[in-house]
Amino acid sequence: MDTTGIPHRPGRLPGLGDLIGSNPRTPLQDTVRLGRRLGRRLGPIFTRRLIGLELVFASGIDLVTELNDEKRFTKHVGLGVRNLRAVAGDGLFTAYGTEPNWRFAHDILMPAFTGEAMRGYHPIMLDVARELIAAWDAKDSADVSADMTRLTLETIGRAGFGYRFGSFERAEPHPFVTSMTRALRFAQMQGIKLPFVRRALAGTAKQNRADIALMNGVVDEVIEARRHEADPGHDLLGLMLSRSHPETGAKLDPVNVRNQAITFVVAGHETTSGALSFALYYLTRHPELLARAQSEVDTVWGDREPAFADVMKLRYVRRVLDEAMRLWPTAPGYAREAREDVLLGGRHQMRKGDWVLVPLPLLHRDPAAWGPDAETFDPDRFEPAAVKKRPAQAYKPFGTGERACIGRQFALHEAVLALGLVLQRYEFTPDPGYRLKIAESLTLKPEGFRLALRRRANAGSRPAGAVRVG
Ligand code: MNH
Repeated sequence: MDTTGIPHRPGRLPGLGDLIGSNPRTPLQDTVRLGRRLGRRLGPIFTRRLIGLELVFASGIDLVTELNDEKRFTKHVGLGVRNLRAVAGDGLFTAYGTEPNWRFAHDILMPAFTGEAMRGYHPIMLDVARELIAAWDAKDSADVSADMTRLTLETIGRAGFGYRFGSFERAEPHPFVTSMTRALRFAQMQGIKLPFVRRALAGTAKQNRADIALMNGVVDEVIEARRHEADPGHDLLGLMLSRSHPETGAKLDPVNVRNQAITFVVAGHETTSGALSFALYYLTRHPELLARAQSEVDTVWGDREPAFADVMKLRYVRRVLDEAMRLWPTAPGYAREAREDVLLGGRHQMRKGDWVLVPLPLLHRDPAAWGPDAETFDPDRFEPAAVKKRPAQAYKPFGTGERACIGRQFALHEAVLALGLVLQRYEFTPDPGYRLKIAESLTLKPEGFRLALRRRANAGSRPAGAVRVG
């Protein structure tokens, strides 16, 4: 788009752009730092030029409110998301808006994400959470991000596909996970223009082909096994294999089913895992909030295991997650593309197809929406009265419009359940020397964040016999 008049970082170098001060491992955090440091001067929209590519970031509430208007803008599949098509093809997340398979698959899969469907996932989610607890009972400290990733991977595998990765039984990740992690890094690093840097960080194309082949192989085996079962079932895989288009009677084609399966495993676990880890990070930095969350669990659940309807009764625990995803939204942004020629903010000319990035950590800290103390962790911001006072578009961790996250309820049920269970059972001692370090892949998560664990003396101490490894 025409970027004249849009501010950028001072000291832009000819030929190099804003490369100085940017690290290919932390593109989002660099943007957030820049946005925060120069916030006042740069205002709600700025650009970064990284070797030939000029990216426009809009982070102010007014501009984002415009960009979220579905009549004028839509999801842009570009940059990182487009590179992912090598892994996830025309799956829901990476599908172009113009691809008929997007709406088709969306309509087929919607019934898997209703409140009723969540009731069906609850016992599976609980089973996996019990495995986390059994693992934590056996240790006195945990690498939080690693264990939360075990939990969420196992949950999407079993609830979505009846597939067990065996995450809690393995010391090393499942081969699917190793390949997935490498393939995602490869895709992400394709954006790097300097060939030697790209090769160093991304690995080889040959390895990438092997990784994608391994992922496809695992998924195809699971699909094939299900095809031979008498009852396809009502999980994601069952719906994809059995449901047909209400008008045409067509079914999802096999390649699309495979793409969706990979999409759900990728989209469905690291985001939720990061949200849980950031929530535990902030809770253990704020003992008074931790006490409040634990007292809610004790009052509402006592020392019982929660039934489906008990989970969303943890209003405060839910707000803790909301607030953690405000400061560090684990899917940290999205891109919006103009449907027609438009004037953004009354002055920035965008032609049809031009696009802008929305860095969510900056939107979520915009003082115009969140006040002057936007940097402090305060779950009370999500009390209903406070939410009502804020602009509707101020909080977008699950994206916006018809391409927003389909798995939101799934993620929230899973996360509140798991967080409630560990709060019920453990006292946590943070390492006072730990400074939050955030690892970026497609998503954000705390790196090297460990907690010492001790069983709580009174509340939440169900007998160990009630915990079994599924
Ligand atoms: Mn999820 C899209 C965030 C959990 C499956 N998800 C999105 C988008 C955001 C997002 C943001 C929109 C991206 C864009 O506009 O380009 N998702 C999250 C977060 C969590 C999350 C923060 C957890 C916390 N997502 C999940 C889970 C699943 C899932 C769990 C599956 C069970 N998400 C998706 C899919 C899409 C998506 C599929 C693509 C939807 C579409 O375009 O139709």
